[in-house]
Amino acid sequence: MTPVETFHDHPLPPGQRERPWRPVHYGRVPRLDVQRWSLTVGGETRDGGMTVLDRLALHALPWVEVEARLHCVARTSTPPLRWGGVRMRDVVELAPPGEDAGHVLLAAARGYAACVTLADLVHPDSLLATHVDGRPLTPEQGWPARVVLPHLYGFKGPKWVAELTYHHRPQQGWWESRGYHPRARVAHEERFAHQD
Ligand SMILES: Nc1nc2c(c(=O)[nH]1)N[C@H]1C(S)=C(S)[C@@H](COP(=O)(O)O)O[C@H]1N2
Ligand SMILES: [Mo]
Repeated sequence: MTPVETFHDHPLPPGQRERPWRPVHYGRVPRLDVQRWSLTVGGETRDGGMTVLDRLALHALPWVEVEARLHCVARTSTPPLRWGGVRMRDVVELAPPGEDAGHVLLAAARGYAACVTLADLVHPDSLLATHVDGRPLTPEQGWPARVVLPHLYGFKGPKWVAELTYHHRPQQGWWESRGYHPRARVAHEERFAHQD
């Protein structure tokens, strides 16, 4: 196992205050069968095809741990959490995007979705996480897998992620269509689309 990597924003970023971690989301928690769970990668792929990655395909990738807080755009942050999983950049390499596909829609079971830039998705600290603090995620925490992008606000990381779709242009996810920021970088306090 690779050593724990330490993310560098343990001091609270601008405009955030710490709260204990209490998972929140829209709708009911889906009860998913990990044996049948898979991540589908499609849209503007390099080879024009669609790839379905099952649990075993992901297990073949290097396991990493990244310590990071979850920063909700509504100004609360969790204490630092130790996320375990595989790097999103390794997942992307298994099913790479076409040349001009710079945006990725991340969709969860039950309708939630978020759009991120490809650059943010392949950030070295970006994970497809299956574990937190040494234990498998609970259903409320996003089991079987959630996207963790420590440098972006929490809404960019779907729990129960099931689909990754490459696009030429930014797409509107759940929060983006309600006025939240298309990029959502924590360090720049990119909270609302109308800021810039
Ligand atoms: N599927 C799904 N993923 C989601 C959400 C959601 O409602 N549904 N909420 C997002 C938001 S706004 C935040 S801040 C984090 C919260 O993660 P937590 O519930 O583990 O605290 O999950 C994100 N991922
Ligand atoms: Mo949030």
